Amino acid sequence: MFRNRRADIFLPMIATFLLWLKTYTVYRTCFHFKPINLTQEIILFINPIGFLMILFGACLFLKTRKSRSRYILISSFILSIILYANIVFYRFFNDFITIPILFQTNNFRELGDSVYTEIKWWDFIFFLDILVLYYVQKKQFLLSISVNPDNVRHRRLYFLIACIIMMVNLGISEIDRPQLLTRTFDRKLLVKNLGPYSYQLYDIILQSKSSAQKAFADETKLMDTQQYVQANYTPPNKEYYGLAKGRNLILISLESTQNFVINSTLNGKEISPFLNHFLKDSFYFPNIYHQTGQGKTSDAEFIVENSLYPLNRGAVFFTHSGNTYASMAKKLQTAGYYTAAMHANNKSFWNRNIMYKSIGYQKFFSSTSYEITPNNSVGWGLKDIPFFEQSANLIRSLPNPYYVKLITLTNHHPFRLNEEDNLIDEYDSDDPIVNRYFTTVRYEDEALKHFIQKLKEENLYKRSIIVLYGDHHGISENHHAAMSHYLRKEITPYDSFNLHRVPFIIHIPGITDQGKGITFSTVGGQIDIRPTILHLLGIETKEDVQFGHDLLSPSFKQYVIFRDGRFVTDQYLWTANTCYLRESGIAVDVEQCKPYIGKESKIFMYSDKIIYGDLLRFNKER
Ligand code: GP9
Ligand code: MN
Repeated sequence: MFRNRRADIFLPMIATFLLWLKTYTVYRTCFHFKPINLTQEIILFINPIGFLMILFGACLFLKTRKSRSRYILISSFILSIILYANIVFYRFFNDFITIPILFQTNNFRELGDSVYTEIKWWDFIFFLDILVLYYVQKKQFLLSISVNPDNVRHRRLYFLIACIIMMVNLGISEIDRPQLLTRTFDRKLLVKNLGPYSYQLYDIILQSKSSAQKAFADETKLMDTQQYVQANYTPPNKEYYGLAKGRNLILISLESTQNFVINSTLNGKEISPFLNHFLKDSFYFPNIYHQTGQGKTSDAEFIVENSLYPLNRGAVFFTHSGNTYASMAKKLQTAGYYTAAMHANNKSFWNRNIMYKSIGYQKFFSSTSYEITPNNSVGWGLKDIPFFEQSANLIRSLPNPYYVKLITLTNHHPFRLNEEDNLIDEYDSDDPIVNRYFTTVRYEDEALKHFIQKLKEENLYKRSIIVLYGDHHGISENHHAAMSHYLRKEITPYDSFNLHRVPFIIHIPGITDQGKGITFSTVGGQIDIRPTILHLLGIETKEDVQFGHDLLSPSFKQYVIFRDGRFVTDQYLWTANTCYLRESGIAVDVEQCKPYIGKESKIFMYSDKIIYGDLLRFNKER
């Protein structure tokens, strides 16, 4: 009798135990979570329990044994899929899935190669617990067949315990990391504190909240932001303003290109010989940090066009492609430019066909505008050399003056090349991703050399301003062992932060060439690219709602912010709760960084409000 009464709560308890065990193992082995104190260790250990007990406990309200078993098996399977999807996603992105990303089914088809390389043959072990669960309920191992009316008491006790565990979890998380849910935008911290399942639920709630925000937004919210932005306006430098006035703008997004490859060698050979030479004839900014989130290339495009911060979750190209934007493209079109984007990938990839309309490109040359064959493709698509070659022909037909944006692709994870395109030997660490990275960067560099040559041949060079930027890092933190091998030093949080620097190069024929280039040590972010370019073209941005500043302005304030609270100024670099001197990497008293800590949230709040509320639709100036 006693066995029967007690037994009804065994099924959800066993299901909870199995999934908890699996989740915790995944934390330590796949996500490499390393708690730095006992509190964090406890949080990590207990965090999946409350949610799982409640979710599985719902079966106790079902009347028959069959329906309870079915409920438990199905929900355990769904949660296992969520966990496994996050494992694969994490291997590639070093990040967790958010709901908006899940809706990007178009992308998943094309993410193929990258995702495929991250799926391992032994991954079936992530589902073995479901077999155990199936066996347990099938054999009625430890379980009862009857539903005892008295079990209401046990059910109450069961939920009481689940709620207590959840409250304790949230309580200590809040003590360890105050304002976790209201202020922290870092997904890793959320998963570490709430567990992957509650995190996913939290993400759904946020998603619905942002839909509501748009519905309730009005003009006054835009005025607030306008005031803030205009109070922080940085006037252009007279010396540089209009330096490239009326010229054609050729903007190039360099896939996964980090700044550390510039002026560096591998086995005595330069990794980017062309760029090394080119930047002597350009304005070159080696201290520009990428500020992209889950939208990666598309986030970089978003920042450069709008000088707004991309979102902390999802790709804004997907989540807010219907918004009104005051993009650089629109601004240039108003100034008489023809605007176009060139990318030899499927037009719907990253929702570009939709988002590009909102950004305002008059023409999008996607895969259908290119001749793509198995011979001229590798990895994600058309190789950079034929891409540039064909693009130059397309550029020739554009009306002057034009703004054209080109997106390279070959230097994309997992960094594959055809044998004949290997211009330097691979690196020889244990990490094939890092080993290949150098070779694809070298290939991209060669492609750029050909492109500039072609522009010269086609007489497209002299009347242009050519701007290059790295879109984001290609080598994530997961590959730091090999990076540390290459750099011959241990990678500290300071180094890791600095590896997020991407090259930013402005080449103005007749002005910066013949050795008249300048290297600016200014510390900035991708957010600053829009105002810098527009001012060089002699286009005012005083009335614009933008969050970046002209890097060439004498009053430019060097302060770059990130979603997880990190920041860098000309003097300091704040990461992993440590204040470093930016140039030397020496850790100093936290007090020195204090004046800046937490200041970023207000800026992100203003920028996010623009996106969530679609506030630029109220802008009469646009
Ligand atoms: C492909 C390009 C690459 O179209 O956007 O995307 P990424 O994975 O770097 O965001
Ligand atoms: Mn990219």
